[in-house]
Amino acid sequence: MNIAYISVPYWYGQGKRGTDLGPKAVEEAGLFETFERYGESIERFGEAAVLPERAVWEEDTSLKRLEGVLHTTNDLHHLVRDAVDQGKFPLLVGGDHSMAIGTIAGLKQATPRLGVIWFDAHADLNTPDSSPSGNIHGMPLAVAIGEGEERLVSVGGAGAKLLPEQIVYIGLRDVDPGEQQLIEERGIRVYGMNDIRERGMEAIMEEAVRYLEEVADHFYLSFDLDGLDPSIVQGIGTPVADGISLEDAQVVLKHCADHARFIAAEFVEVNPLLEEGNGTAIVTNGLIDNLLEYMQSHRLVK
Ligand SMILES: [Mn+2]
Repeated sequence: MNIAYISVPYWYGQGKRGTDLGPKAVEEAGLFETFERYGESIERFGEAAVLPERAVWEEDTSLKRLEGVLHTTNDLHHLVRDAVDQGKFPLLVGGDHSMAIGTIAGLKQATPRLGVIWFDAHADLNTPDSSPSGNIHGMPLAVAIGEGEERLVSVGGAGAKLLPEQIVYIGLRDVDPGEQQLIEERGIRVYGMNDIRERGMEAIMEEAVRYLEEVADHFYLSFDLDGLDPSIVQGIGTPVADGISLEDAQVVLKHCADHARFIAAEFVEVNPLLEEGNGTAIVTNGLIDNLLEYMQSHRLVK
């Protein structure tokens, strides 16, 4: 399988400038050298379009910088769909997590029954009504199940892109009340930190992937760096203590890479402006290296 690298240099889904520099930071941490190690089957497929800042300034505080998010996620959904249509595996680096609205819309057009492993400290399941901040990076999964702002739900075509049961959370530990209500009402599968401690990540990922086989024809990994413990990554906008270890994150990658139905991965929320040095991007590049190694050993990479 060929890998299509897609960068999404934007920050409009949350309030801290710097996630727009995420892809560049990961590239400077050695991403292209990593790609070279896995051969010429990895190409720079494209970069999502981003509006200039002056075009996204607005007064609406329940949906901040909506036009900017719509512009980038619409463009990204075309890129992702084109990559999958060409038989490629999209590997995305962001950018804040609102970009997943575009990723999911693009993948959905390529495969109707899509599932997702959402590696994150947060549920990202807010609507404009429930969101404490109005930041759209807290909303992509609500949008994916058809809730909230209609123009976001309609990126890549009208209607929900995922059923609630096609979502699996890994590492959840900071959930807003409205999100908790949706999780319970819709029966969304959650593996929190207690589950990970009690059962171990191997057992959880085995179960998660087996579960996704029942509810989806394909699945992808959405990896928010803030799912990791904040002692590992400092360049993230919304750190939450008591997170996932690097070793357990590698177990997640291994179980995804192992699977024939695994069709894309994205790494989001790298913000080099929030730390001295480039540590979070270096960790991200290392995780991508791990993922490619596991995929290659399962002959998913040529
Ligand atoms: Mn997130």
